[in-house]
Amino acid sequence: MTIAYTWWKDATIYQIWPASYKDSNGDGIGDIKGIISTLDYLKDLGVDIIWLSPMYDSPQDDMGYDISDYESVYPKYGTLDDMQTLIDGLHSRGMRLVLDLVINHTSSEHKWFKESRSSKTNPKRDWYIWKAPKYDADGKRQPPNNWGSHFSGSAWEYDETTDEYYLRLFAPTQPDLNWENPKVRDALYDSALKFWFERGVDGFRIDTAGLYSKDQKFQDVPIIFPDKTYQPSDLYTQNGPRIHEFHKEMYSKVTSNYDVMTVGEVGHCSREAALKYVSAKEGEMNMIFLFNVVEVGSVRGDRFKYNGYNLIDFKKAVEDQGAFIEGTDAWSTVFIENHDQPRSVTRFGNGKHHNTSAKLLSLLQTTLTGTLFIYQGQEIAMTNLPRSWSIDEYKDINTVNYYKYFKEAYGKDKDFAEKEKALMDVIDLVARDHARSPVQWDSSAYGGFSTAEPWTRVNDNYKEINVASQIDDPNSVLNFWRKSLKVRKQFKDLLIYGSFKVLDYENEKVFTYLKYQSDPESSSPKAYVVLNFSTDSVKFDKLVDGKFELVHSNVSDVVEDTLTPYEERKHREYKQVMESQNSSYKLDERSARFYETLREKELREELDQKIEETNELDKFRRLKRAVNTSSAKVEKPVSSKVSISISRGVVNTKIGKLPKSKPFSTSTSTSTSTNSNSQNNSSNNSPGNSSPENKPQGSLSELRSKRQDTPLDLVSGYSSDDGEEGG
Ligand code: TEU
Ligand code: CA
Repeated sequence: MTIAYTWWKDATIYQIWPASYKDSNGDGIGDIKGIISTLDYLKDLGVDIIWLSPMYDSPQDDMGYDISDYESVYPKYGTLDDMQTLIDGLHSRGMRLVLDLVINHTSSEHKWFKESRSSKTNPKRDWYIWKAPKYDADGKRQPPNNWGSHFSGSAWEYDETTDEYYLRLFAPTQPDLNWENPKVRDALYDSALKFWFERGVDGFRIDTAGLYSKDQKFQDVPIIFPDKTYQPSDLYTQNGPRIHEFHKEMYSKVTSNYDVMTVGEVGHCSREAALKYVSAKEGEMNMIFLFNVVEVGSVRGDRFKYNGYNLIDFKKAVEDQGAFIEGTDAWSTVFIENHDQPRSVTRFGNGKHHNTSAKLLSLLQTTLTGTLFIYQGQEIAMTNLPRSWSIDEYKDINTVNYYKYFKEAYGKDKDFAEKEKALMDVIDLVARDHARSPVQWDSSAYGGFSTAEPWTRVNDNYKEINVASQIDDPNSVLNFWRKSLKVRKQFKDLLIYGSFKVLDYENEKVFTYLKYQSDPESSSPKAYVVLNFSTDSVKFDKLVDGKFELVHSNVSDVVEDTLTPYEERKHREYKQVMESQNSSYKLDERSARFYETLREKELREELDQKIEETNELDKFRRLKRAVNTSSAKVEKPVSSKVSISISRGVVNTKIGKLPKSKPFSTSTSTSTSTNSNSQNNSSNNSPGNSSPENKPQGSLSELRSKRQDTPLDLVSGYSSDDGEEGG
């Protein structure tokens, strides 16, 4: 197989949040000159591209995602000239710059909106989305529908000037643009895109790339959260009816004319929906961000409704996030942090094993397929803010509003203190603020970020965790990242471009996978990655035959040519080895079975979605026929339940006999999940200040039985071909 290398596929992209990165002039706010002063540091780390979060002029209600002028720079960050210096400074180092493209909405301070709100007859009135109020039985004015804002409350804002509401899916000062109007689209192309391409910018990270096309009926959405007045609007706002038409237009009219990259923030998608955005032949975007991994454990639509997760959920999320590129012409992204997420070492690592678990996550990230994105401070394992900080230290509108609405709803309850503590535990784990504290450059005051008190408080642990203390230490997390990024490039056919297969799906402590080119059973080179996510020493169960060469590990004394069982290595809880050489591999039986049921489940989900979306029987029949065609390949496993074979056809050949019943070992005791949940077992005296959650998150046996049952149910659904809804 020949791989078509592409600069943006190969790239390691480093995200900079300008307010908190580096302050050059002592006003407590990061700036562009500060960024410029660190370009050699970034180059040396192995960064190819910088993604700069919004640096445009803005009132900063949502940290710059509320843009008042696409063509100028927020004065506290610098000037257009500074931006040019940054672009040139990057290009002269062989690096590139990607900006944030925020075109679902503008700030209410943008001149377009000021005109639009001025009167109902203003020519720009329909550049935004205006609707008349509704009145309830008591004659009280109400928003046009029940859509909720992503930042709590209604998604509609009343404007007295014309006695109408405008739509704003985020903050009150972030009115949504009306993409139905071609004049709006053309104005955006000129002002937000071409303006910067002409200055040498190399692409965009596209904010809320699935939200532009709203269902024009503006109906109420179904109630998902009965405890709330306003509901997630995704059904009528996300991946809407004209979204692909819009992306295709933007691509053909603008981005395809430049040698640039695009990565769209989409969030959640079925495989089919993802491909519409990123299949190369569709001509829309190069890649998208999906949230499977970063939102594992949270209820979709409300990150603060957090239920926890276990390693099996995590593996599934990692796989799903990249799986749509298997056998397609699409491309994916790898990331575990950004400005909307907490710090990964706190969320997925373990405070007691701060360095080792940060290295483990580095190894995970640098061995997954797709373009790799890392976030400022991730390379030194910056952590979440301390649990002891009160809500007053949190500045993000998402957190602040959530807390405000929560207090309004429950503030008078007798047990409010308890409820509040529970909420603060979750805020401490998943709020966006954790990513936004100043970068810790050294152990001097304010972590060397600024000489003045920063706009937001520096994490208490800056003396222990900072760049200066790590840069010359060969065992530091920072230098581990540098090496990992080098290894990623060295073995890029496998690590960046290769296929991915989990080998130990049901293992609750260890995450083992194979990276390979084309057929995993062929003799082409492979990489074998083993990550112990638990705090226990575990027996190393070699799931791959053949001889491997150890390439990289976070354990200094791993014996080079053998993988000794982990049980013999006490006190070395986090171990990973990554190997590459010719070999054959085996899936353990559970993984094999899991892969089968996974594909069944995917087909089932596609089917369900279609039924929901269209309610048209003929479409349903067509899909069913397609499913039944693949059932032609169906084999009868020993359990005698029908399973659909995997399209790549690699699994069934090697698994041997499946167990008669219960494909996964079952345990009736819920306590088995306690230890597996190492992420939630940390103590507070660690620099990581990890998750306060200590409870096992959902019974594992419950989880198992769910996973066993689903495919069996759906098999009966598929088996008849009479056009009846199969459930
Ligand atoms: O985020 C879009 C988005 O839907 C979220 O990830 C959002 O932060 C989350 O749902 C809140 O719980 C993008 C930007 O990444 C984010 O920083 C902006 O606030 C948002 O768009 C509005 O522009
Ligand atoms: Ca500054």
